[in-house]
Amino acid sequence: DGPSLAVVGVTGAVGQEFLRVITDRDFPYRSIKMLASKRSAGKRIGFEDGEYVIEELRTESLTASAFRMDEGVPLVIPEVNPDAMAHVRVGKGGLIANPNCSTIICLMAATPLHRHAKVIRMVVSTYQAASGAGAAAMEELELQTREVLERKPPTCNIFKTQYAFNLFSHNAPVGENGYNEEEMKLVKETKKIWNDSNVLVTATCIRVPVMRAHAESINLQFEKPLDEDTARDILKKAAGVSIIDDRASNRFPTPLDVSNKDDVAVGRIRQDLSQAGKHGLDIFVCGDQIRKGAALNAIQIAELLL
Ligand code: 11C
Repeated sequence: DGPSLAVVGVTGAVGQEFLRVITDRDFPYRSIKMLASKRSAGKRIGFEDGEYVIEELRTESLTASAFRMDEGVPLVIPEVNPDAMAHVRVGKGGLIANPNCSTIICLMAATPLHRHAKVIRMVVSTYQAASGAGAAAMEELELQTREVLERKPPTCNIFKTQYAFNLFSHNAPVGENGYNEEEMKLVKETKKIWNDSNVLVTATCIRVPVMRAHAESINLQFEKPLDEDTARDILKKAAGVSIIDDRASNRFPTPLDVSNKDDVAVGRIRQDLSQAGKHGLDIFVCGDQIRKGAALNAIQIAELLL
């Protein structure tokens, strides 16, 4: 019973996580198709009680990111804007897009505060893991780490720069305005998800040598007053959010805290001193890029739909 599923890119980091999330959440399905690039077509893959032959994905444009900004295609984070998909019915056809991982992780923390005091400007700085660039990038980070420790030249197939023991500006192409595509996704997707074309968003996205969870420093300016204790209370009650915010022992969220976890973790919750007289907060967020940033969010969308 349940819908027919197709996992696109099933051999990749997110595809593999999709399969794990389907099992973890006991997601119902009638049939499941395993789709990947030509390179993997014909290979066999075991999943739950079955064995499946990977089929080649033929419709080139069939990726969630391709449709995100299309009018009429809801861009959904279930905890944030479930209403955006209210008109979509199972069996009637239609697309729902999964936002970019950095956007999901950012808005999981910023939205509960936005609902309370309305964000008018947001400055995001990211520290993004290898997983965001796929399984091959994760393997390269591991390989390079070993090579550097053994004083060998690092293999740079995926990125042009040494990645282990280094960091660099996100590898997405840089546009004419000087922002890379990852940064512009944060800008545009936030406006669409919040249905607010006036919210001011700027971002700087950085790739760091972390395996699978992204971290983000987020500076918020609000229309209405919001003190840090109220913000902490709001975030404590927010679905899908955990708080790690212990000033006395300097204990705040880390990528390892959230790896393989569903919740995003928020800490460093504090009044922004530079916005005295205005209403500003700084927070630091970590979220599993492959899980809440991709596979889990998509399965939650499907659960909502069902
Ligand atoms: C990263 N966010 O961490 C990217 C990867 O639009 O779904 C995912 C790209 C996307 O590098």
